[in-house]
Order: sequence, then C-alpha cells, then structure tokens
Amino acid sequence: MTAGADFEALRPVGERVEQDLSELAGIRAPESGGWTRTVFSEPYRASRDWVRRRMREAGLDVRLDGAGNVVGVLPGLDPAAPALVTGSHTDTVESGGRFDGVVGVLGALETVRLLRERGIRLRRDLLVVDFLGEESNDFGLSCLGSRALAGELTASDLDRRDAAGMRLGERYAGFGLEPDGVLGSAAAFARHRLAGYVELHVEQGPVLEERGVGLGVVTAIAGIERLLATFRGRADHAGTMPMGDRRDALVAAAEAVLAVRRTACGAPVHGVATTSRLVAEPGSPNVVPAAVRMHAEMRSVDTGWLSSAQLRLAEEIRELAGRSGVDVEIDWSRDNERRPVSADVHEVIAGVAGSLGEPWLPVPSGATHDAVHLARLCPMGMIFVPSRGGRSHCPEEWTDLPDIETGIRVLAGTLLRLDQPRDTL
Ligand code: HGY
Ligand code: MN
Ligand code: MN
Repeated sequence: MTAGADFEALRPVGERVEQDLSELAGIRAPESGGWTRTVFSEPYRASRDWVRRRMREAGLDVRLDGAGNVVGVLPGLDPAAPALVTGSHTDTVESGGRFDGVVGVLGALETVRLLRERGIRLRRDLLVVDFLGEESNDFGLSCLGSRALAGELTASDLDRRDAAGMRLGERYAGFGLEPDGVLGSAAAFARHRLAGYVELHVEQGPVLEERGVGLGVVTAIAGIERLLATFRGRADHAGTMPMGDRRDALVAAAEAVLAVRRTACGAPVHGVATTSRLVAEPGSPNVVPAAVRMHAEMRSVDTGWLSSAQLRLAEEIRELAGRSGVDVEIDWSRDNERRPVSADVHEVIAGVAGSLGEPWLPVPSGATHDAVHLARLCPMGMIFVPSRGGRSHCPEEWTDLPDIETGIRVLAGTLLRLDQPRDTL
C-alpha cells in the first residue's frame, strides 16, 4: 500500500508502547532518585544499546553517526526524494523523569512498526533519530547531537571544560566518538537532503492539562540566554568584622537571585528566568564569603523582551553588588535562539489533528528541543501531549498512555502527509 493511505486507520498498539516505556525506564543510574541517564554516562550508553536493538527489531537500518546520534533509516520508494526526519532524545537530567524525549523516540518507533505492519511504503526515506545529549550539561551546551548535525557545534566548543576541568572533546572520546567525526557529522547528514522534521514531545508545562486539551501544536521554541555572574568581595573573619564593614559576595549574589526572579515575573508573553546554582568560596562557616559564581538562565519566545530583560537584569545586578561593595563580572552565553516552527508543517499537524477529530491548542515551547537545530536544516514542527500537573525534569513527570497514543497517531499522520510530493514545505 502506498503512503497515500489514510492514516486514520493507524492505531498505536498501547501495550507495545507501554512495554517500551517500561523497559527503557528500567535503564538508569541506580543511586539517584528518579531517572538519571546523563550524556556520556554508562546508563546512557546502555540505554542507547537498547534503542539500537529496538530500532533494528522494528526493521530500521541502524547506525551511530559521527556525532553519536543513533539513526534508524526506513528506506523510501524514491531514494532521490528528500528524506523525512523524526525522533527526540533519551538522555535525562539528573533525577529526571521517564517521558521527556523518550516519548518522541518511542513514538517514532511505534510509527515505523505501524507503517510496516500495514505494508505502507513511504516515498521518502524516514530517518528516526535518538539525538545525543539533548539535555543541558556541565559544558553549557544542550542538544549536542542535533547541534552537530546542524553544523552549529564548533571545534572551540570541544575545548569547553566542565567543573572538573575535563574538555568536551575528551568526553566524546571517552564515549567512543572522535572529534573529527563529531565535527564532520553535519556534512555526512547533509547528503540526505531533508524535506521536514517532526518531533513528538511531552509539553513539560501545565497549559494543555489546564485547558483540558490533549494535543499541542507548537508555535515557536523559546530562546535561551545563560548567565554566569562572578561576584568578588572580601574574605573576613565572620566573628569580628562588623556587619557594616563587610564586602560579602554571597549577600550580593543572594540579592541578584531575587533580581533574576523579579525580572522574569510579569513578562508580557512567555518569559522565565531561573538561578540554578551558587558556588561560594571559601565556603568555611567562619569566613565571610569572598567570591560567588552564580549560574542562571533566561528564556522567552519574545526576542525583544528577552534582550531588554537581559540588559535590565545586568544593570540591576551591578547596582546591587555596588551597594555591598562587591565587584561583579557578568558573562552571557546563548544556548539557542528563539526558533519559530514552519507554518506549513504547523498546518499539516493541525490538519491531521482535525481529521482525527482531536482538539488541539497552539502552544509556545518554553523548553528547548532538538527541533531548534533541525529547523536550520529543513521545515520543522512539534507535537505536544499533556504533562500531568505540568511537571517535568523530576521523578513525578507523567503522561497518560492514551495521550501518548494520540500523539503517535498525529505524528504518523503528519509524516504520511509530509511524504506527499510537495514542491515547498
Ligand atoms: O532545557 C530544556 O529546555 C530541555 O529540557 N533540555
Ligand atoms: Mn526534551
Ligand atoms: Mn529536558
């Protein structure tokens, strides 16, 4: 049967998806609460072996590309036609959940099984990808695998060091990936010529559940600006230096933490800011903190608000530090730019949801995704399914199986529609 077949008949096999979810959830670092499969870790290595096995069982030609992405190919009828890509990631944050990213990889896998079981042959090759290291890491870079495929990972990125002083290039090598292969993966991937990318993902926020709608069609993915503020005060004896004469770096940093929150509260569209870590030195109980490194980030789908908020926050931090007699250095780094989805792909996803009689909402994504980087290579779209209580990046992360099945039906339908000959997408 060719790909023009109607997708309404495609129904995911819930037990199979549930089995996959539970088997993959069984692969995690034992010592931490929740689910921990951080990039380059042994549990992560084991989980990708499992993904490769599952992809092969589903009938995909599987390979590990130079950037460490697991790529499964379902050959199409017309090898000259630009390919379709779908997938997501299976790495997690520390003590994270078991649906973030996983739903997109397993949903793609189930889509392939459904197509093959019904003898539906796509015109285009379909690439199913488990991208390496989507989560933000100690090197300050998220989406390592998709970033590399988009040609956005640079040789100098491989010189970034983590808190222990290890280079990112060394971590790749320890995972069996050579720097040349990582940096060369974009050229290798470009040989595919791509027609479109669609990613199924849990919303990781409260909107769909609050509105009682089972599907989100993403409108844009937020830009992320990361901040490292280094406060330098003066070490003094905690027992003798009068309060008014101190230059306490941690007091200045604590006021800056509240400024981070103040800046984001009241953003007109979607704007958030988070301080994730304060590292105070020397950290002795009887010494006034001399220096503090403060790690924070700001995100928004509103580029104008984000850049003005950055300026306002930097100004306020400097002013607050000055009041404590503390110097401060502020370094910004961009994780990713705001990325709109392709209007055409958005329309196809919405059309499929409509054909299935599934209500849907247009939603911005405050979370970043591999889709941000694939959007540099081809038209991109994303499908969201609800997260219970809007929770994610925690063990409580949960999405109901029926919602996942609906997301898979929309993913399958979207891929079938994008498979049709289209002069532009
Ligand atoms: O940080 C994020 O938004 C994603 O979960 N990596
Ligand atoms: Mn994710
Ligand atoms: Mn995540």
